[in-house]
Amino acid sequence: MLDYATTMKAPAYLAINPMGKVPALRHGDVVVTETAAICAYLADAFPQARLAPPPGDRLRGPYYRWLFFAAGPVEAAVSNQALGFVVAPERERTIGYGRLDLVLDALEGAVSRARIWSANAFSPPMFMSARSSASA
Ligand SMILES: N[C@@H](CCC(=O)N[C@@H](CS)C(=O)NCC(=O)O)C(=O)O
Repeated sequence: MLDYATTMKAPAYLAINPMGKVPALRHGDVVVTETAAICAYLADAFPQARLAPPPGDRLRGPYYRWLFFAAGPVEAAVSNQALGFVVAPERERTIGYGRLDLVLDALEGAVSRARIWSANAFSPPMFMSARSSASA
């Protein structure tokens, strides 16, 4: 069990994740950090759970797309919003996510059009996006 402020920055945990952040997954002798990587790893490690389209499936494209979208633009936009960092309109082209409202619109469109590929109807990209946008 980790304590948010102390043991998360202690050597034992930093040996697992040098960033001192959660989540981190240890599965046998494999350590995976970063939420997107953990989701992708679990989907691959447990294919019977049908968390992702199988390798070779065309839906692998949108699967990767939204997994990376959650890890990149969504996390950056939501973090900046939480910190009150406002991107000047003339600088929006220089920042990967552009504007938070555009990120959220893209996400909303994707969720509303999403094809359900998982029996659980709870795919990793949608899980990650829901987690991040909940704090927007
Ligand atoms: N890019 C990382 C972000 C992880 C992250 O932001 N973790 C936060 C909680 S959501 C954390 O551990 N904060 C505590 C700290 O830095 O001490 C991921 O996708 O997993």
